[in-house]
Amino acid sequence: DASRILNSTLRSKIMSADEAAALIGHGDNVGMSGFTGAGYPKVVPAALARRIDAAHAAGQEFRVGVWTGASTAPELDGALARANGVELRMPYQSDPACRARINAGEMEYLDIHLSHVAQFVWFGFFGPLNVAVVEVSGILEDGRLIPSSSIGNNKTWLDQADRIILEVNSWQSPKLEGMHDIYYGTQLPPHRQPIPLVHPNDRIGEAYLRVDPAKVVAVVETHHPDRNSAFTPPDDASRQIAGHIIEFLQSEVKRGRLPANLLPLQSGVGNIANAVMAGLLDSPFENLTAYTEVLQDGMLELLKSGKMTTASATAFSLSPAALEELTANLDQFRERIVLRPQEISNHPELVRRLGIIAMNGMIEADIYGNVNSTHVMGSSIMNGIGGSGDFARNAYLSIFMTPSTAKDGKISCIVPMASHVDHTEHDVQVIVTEQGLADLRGLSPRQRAQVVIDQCAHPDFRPALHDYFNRAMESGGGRHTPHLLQEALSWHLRYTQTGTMR
Ligand code: 0RQ
Repeated sequence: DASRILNSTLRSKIMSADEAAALIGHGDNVGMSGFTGAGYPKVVPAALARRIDAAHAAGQEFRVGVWTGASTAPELDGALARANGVELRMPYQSDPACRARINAGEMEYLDIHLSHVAQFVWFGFFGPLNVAVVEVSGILEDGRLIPSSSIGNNKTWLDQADRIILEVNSWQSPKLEGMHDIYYGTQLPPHRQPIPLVHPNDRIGEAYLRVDPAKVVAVVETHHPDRNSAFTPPDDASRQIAGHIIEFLQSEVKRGRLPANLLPLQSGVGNIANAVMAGLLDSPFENLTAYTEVLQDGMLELLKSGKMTTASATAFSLSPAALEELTANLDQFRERIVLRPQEISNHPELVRRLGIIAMNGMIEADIYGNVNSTHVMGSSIMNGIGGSGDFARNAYLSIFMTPSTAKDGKISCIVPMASHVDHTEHDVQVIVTEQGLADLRGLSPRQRAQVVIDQCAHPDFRPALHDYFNRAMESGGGRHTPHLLQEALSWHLRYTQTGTMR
């Protein structure tokens, strides 16, 4: 759809994906658009992967650094990982091929807080950004860009990259125009000013991305769908987790610690997070708001029903059915949904000011409340920390949730000591499993252990956890956070050796 590119200078740079990919070289750091399967470039990464395959077949070195917003899709992370073309990947990923390369030690992976990425690039911590490959949904006559279904780090990539490749995707709805809010006021220390956002749906920036046309080396036209995978319908455990959280929030309202319409909600990725949103649909709460990074199906339902008034995010992550719903009703949703750069959607200053209720999934928690969001058995990456830390540390309430067991009950998600820590005991206020909810606020480590074991652990694992704690108390070691050092990770060891923690 040629009419999507109204600027004549940029029109003159239209070329094929293969021609554009030829402008990326070995050793380049490439900033790609894309966040949780939305708004990623659809054709240039695959063309780059083919180029890398050909180079490798000819015995030449060819690897690039891939920086994104968050997770992308098989056409990007999958294609480049399969070609073994990625020297270093950052930040969040969730692609099976990419994960396999990382865990095989064949790809470096920098798992950093999503709000840190843009500023670390501006600070120069990661070296130069050579190329940006950014999907947009259109180009205005004056050269400004209509963003796509995610913003992620696109502002920073466009500002910082030496060379820019734009993918103009006519599959994206033209009605996305006006939904975005790109804040151009971020400065570098020591010149930073307060970010003037005080309500979740405030608009503080511009609806378009700016680009220096002189830096644009290629414009590629595409018509490809986002990843848009379906969610599994909430299972019993997810529904129970949602139920515990809603009951807890209701009791917080009763006790005067939360307003009747709560505070802005942040909800993580995955099926449990989606189930919590679905649970809120049947809850008594009204006039909810969201200040989050990903807008999933459950949240769209809340918006549609009127239970939620407005939502702010940096990306959509919708099933095909929900996307259809959104597209059909974009005129109504445009004023109620704001998409922002991830440095703003996840900004600690704003998370603290707005008083976010943060709800994120986890792999495991230990009895003292340390949370592992990222690593299986201490060493294999699952996805990454994503934005969970941006929100958890600065939230009004930080909630972490998981089923009490994994892998058919062979793994306890409540363990004596977390095998990897993403969120320390200091950043975790509430832990929820289908068994119950542990409110850790105001509790010392020893008090927390009792509540976590009794409320959250699966009954099959409770006696062994109590036994661990009791013996740790009597071991002669410190009694502030009692541990048996020779046993603390023995549950994980047992699983790796026998296939079960039992
Ligand atoms: O693996 O599918 O191979 O069986 O982990 O677990 O229960 O389906 O839960 O989809 O909510 O994901 C922490 C990964 C949870 C996610 C995590 C295995 C389990 C399964 C998935 P299988 P579930 P979810 C904002 C916030 C970090 C980023 C974040 C995540 C798979 O929530 O990536 O919070 N969070 N971002 O079997 C071994 C355990 C396990 C385990 C679960 N204890 N040991 N395997 N699994 N517990 C969004 C962004 O930042 C973009």
